[in-house]
Amino acid sequence: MIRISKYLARHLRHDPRRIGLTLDEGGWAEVDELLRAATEHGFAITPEELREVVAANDKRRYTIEGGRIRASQGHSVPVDLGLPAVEPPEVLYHGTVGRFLPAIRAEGLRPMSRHHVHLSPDRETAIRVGARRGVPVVLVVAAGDMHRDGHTFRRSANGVWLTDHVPPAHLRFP
Ligand code: HQG
Repeated sequence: MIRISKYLARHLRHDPRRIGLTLDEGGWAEVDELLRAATEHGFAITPEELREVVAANDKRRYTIEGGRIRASQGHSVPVDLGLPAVEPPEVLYHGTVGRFLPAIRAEGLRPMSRHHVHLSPDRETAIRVGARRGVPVVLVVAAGDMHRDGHTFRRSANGVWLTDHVPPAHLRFP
């Protein structure tokens, strides 16, 4: 399951061209086309396996709708997910690691290789995100203040909060 999920992430977020797949501007691929392309490139996935990965995925990373599939967030290829701007909760969290703190203190949170800065709705999720890279450090984001200052927030289908940049003044460091 994890292997299939990583394969989907690679081709639905970052490198569809590697298997000759095209995503539309919303990031959608035809399920049939994805399965055919994967099989042709030596990674056979059955429709049942695909459905199971999408349904059982711990972060609900993928959405299937009307015979199409897309990643809910995390792209590096240009896509417009068409998510409406919404009012965020007063506080959001960002999980990172100590070695990034000097740069984050200086310039705030940047999207780096993704399209947006990814923020978590709770501290536990942020700890998991940070722990991917080492000992997690959780930053508290004054999302309500940012919203009142005119920053835009969107929420992905799987509950990740997205914004363009978090200035250092809106961050609380541990
Ligand atoms: C850091 C996973 C230096 C940032 C997770 C992070 C998430 C800076 C890294 C989703 C910086 C970027 C996203 C700055 C931010 N200077 N470093 N100014 N601003 N950083 O992977 O938030 O499993 O692109 O702290 O669960 O770690 O893919 O972002 O450590 O939801 O579905 O630069 O990815 O979801 O790393 O993770 P990433 P992220 P999936």
